[in-house]
This record gives sequence, C-alpha cells and structure tokens, in this order.
Amino acid sequence: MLKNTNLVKQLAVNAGFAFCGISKAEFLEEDAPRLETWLKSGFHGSMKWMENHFDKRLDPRLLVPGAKSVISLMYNYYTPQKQDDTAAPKISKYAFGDDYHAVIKDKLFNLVEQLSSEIGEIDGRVFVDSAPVLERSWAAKSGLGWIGKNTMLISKQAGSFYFLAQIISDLELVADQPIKDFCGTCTACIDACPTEAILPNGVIDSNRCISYLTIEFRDEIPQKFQNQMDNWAFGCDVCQDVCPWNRFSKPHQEPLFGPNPKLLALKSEAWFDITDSTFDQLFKNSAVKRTKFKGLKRNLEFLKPEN
Ligand code: B12
Ligand code: SF4
Ligand code: SF4
Repeated sequence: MLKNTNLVKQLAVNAGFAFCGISKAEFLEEDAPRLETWLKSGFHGSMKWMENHFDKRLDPRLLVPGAKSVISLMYNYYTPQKQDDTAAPKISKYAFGDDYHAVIKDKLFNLVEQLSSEIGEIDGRVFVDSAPVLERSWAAKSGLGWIGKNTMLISKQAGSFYFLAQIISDLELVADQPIKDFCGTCTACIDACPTEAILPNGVIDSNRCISYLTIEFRDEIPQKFQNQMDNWAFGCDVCQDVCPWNRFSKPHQEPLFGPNPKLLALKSEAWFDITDSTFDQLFKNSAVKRTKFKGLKRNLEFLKPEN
C-alpha cells in the first residue's frame, strides 16, 4: 500500500501537480450538515445543479462504485502579470489562458494511464470541477491545506491560487491527515469583499458573490450591485489577493495558462466596444467562453461608467 501511495505522489509531481494528498473514500460526515444548511439557505442562488446528487456529493462510493481512495491534487495558476490598463474591466487571473478544465483533465487521464501501466489496470475516474464532488473538502481532508474564511482551500506553503482536481479510484492507499486552520484572527477577506458575500462564519452567499454574478448568474445583475462590482467583468480575485497566505505565491509554469497578450493589452474603451469576433480572438480556448459573448457583454454594460 505504501509503495503505491509513494508512486501516486511521485507521478502526480511528474505530471505537474504541486501537491497531492490522499483520503479514504468514505462518507463526508462533517460536510453533510454544512452542505444541507448552505442549500437550504439558498446560498447557491440559481445554481440549481448544486441541489442534484446530494448523496453522491457526500459519498464518492456512490459516484464511483468500488471506490477505495480519493486522490486530491493542486495545480498552480498564479501569475503576477496584470492587465496593462489599470482602469480596464478586470478578468480573474484563473481565466487568462486556456480553460483549466481541459488542460487539467488531460493531465489526469495521463496520470491514470501511467498508474495503470505501473501498477496494473486500475479503475480511476477523474474530476475537475465537473461533477458532484466536494473538492475543497477532499483536499482539506487529505491535508493539502485548510478551508479559509473565504472558503478557499489554502496551502500553508503555497496559498490558494490553485485549481483542485480528484482521482477517485479502487486503489487502496495510505490516507494523509488534515491540518489545522491557520486563519487565526485575520478577517482580511471578509473586510475586503466588495459585495459582502462572505458571511462572518466563513460561508459564501453566492447571490452576492461577484464571481457568481459575472459567471453563473444568467439574468440581469441586480441594480443594488451598481458601483459595487470593483470593475470585475469575469470572476473576482479580491478575497484571494488580500489573503496574507498568498503573499508568497509563485508563478505557474504552465504554458497553456500563459495570458493571451491581446487580453492584457486591451484598453478600457476597447472592452466596452468589444464585438463578437474580438471576443473569439481574446477567449479562443478560455474559461470565459462559459459566459458566451452575451454574458460578458452584459457584465461590461453593467460596469459602464454612465450606467
Ligand atoms: C459552486 C462553486 C462556486 C460558487 C460557490 C462558491 C462556494 N464557496 O461554494 C461560486 C460561483 C460563487 C464560485 C466562485 C469561485 N470559485 Co468556485 N466552485 C464551485 C464548485 C463547483 C462547487 C463548490 C461547492 O460545492 N460549494 C458548496 C459549498 C457548501 O461547499 P464548499 O464551499 O466547497 O464548502 C465545503 C467546505 O468548505 C467544507 N468546509 C467548510 N468549512 C470547513 C472547515 C473544515 C475544517 C473542513 C474540513 C471543511 C469545511 O464544508 C462545505 C460543505 O461541505 C467547486 C468545484 C467542486 N466541484 O467542488 C468550485 C471551486 C470551489 N471554485 C474554485 C474557484 C477557483 C473559484 C473562484 C476563485 C473563481 C474566481 N476567481 O472567480 C471563486 C471564489 C469564490 C469563493 N470565495 O468561494 C476552485 C477553488 C480552488 C481552491 N483553492 O479552493 C474550485 C474547487 C474549482 C476547482 N476545481 O479548482 N465557485
Ligand atoms: S470572489 Fe469576490 S465577491 Fe466573491 S466572495 Fe471573494 S471577494 Fe467576495
Ligand atoms: S484573508 Fe485571512 S481570514 Fe481570509 S482566508 Fe486568508 S487568512 Fe483566512
């Protein structure tokens, strides 16, 4: 078991994942009431899909029959690069380059293939933001970090500008232990959130979160958020930018996440004049495509100074 565990961790590092932690595939007992309360409070807003597969979301053995372990992985996306025009509508740095779903999924498939060739055929399903898996809870359970008041999974060594991914498999592996919470008395994220979306108990009300409003929410953005959006056109990095644990973030080494130079160079006025074809050039393989041209345009209209 230890030999396979070490092999998994070594291959994960070789594949470019910064950290890898292991948990036993079991029912997430402590998360069940948290998730239930979050949903009952309506904090998922219009993301009705969050109500689906409640039991599977809490027990990986229902999602992947025969599952024995959950392998949690972290992939760095931090970049110090910023958009040139400081007055331009902002795009979250996770969406500067190619869509992480595709980039990371390829790496996960390769990793499972390599594991199979080293260990023998394994049944391993890969997940990155695409299925009913409580990714942060698994990452915390496997000791990769703690869940901060901003609800991000934070690594003590490396901060929170990391995507999470999971391999749920029938491999028996040695589980890692969770670590303690290092937020202490800090409340920087709660204080800085432009729309007061982080409740004092470290729960996000998506209905107020700029990330939700600009990416997931399909209707008109409610007028009460006028002048509160901090100029974000897609996603929001505020509760991570202010987190002291991100002070020492190191740039990622993933060429596919390299910012599109045209995106960084776009001036404020040009953003507001954006056309369908500029959108396609700027966001060819990007996660921004999730909002489609129409969604981004809605966000930009909302940010327009005279609005
Ligand atoms: C829905 C969703 C959102 C929603 C809701 C956010 C939320 N806080 O739930 C919205 C659209 C707002 C959103 C925004 C963002 N998201 Co998002 N999102 C998700 C998604 C699909 C599901 C999250 C979920 O299940 N929420 C339900 C709540 C109840 O669960 P939770 O927040 O995970 O909380 C659980 C744990 O925190 C745990 N918990 C709470 N306290 C404690 C304490 C301890 C000690 C322990 C052990 C556990 C624990 O209990 C909760 C319930 O079980 C995940 C992918 C996935 N499948 O997990 C990505 C994911 C969480 N998002 C991610 C990212 C990057 C973002 C943004 C930064 C994007 C951006 N720049 O705009 C923002 C950050 C906003 C924020 N501060 O959360 C990453 C987070 C990576 C990380 N290092 O944590 C994920 C994991 C995607 C990925 N694969 O990388 N997101
Ligand atoms: S992503 Fe932005 S709006 Fe959402 S909780 Fe963090 S700071 Fe607040
Ligand atoms: S800003 Fe402070 S309170 Fe918020 S997650 Fe980071 S350390 Fe925790």
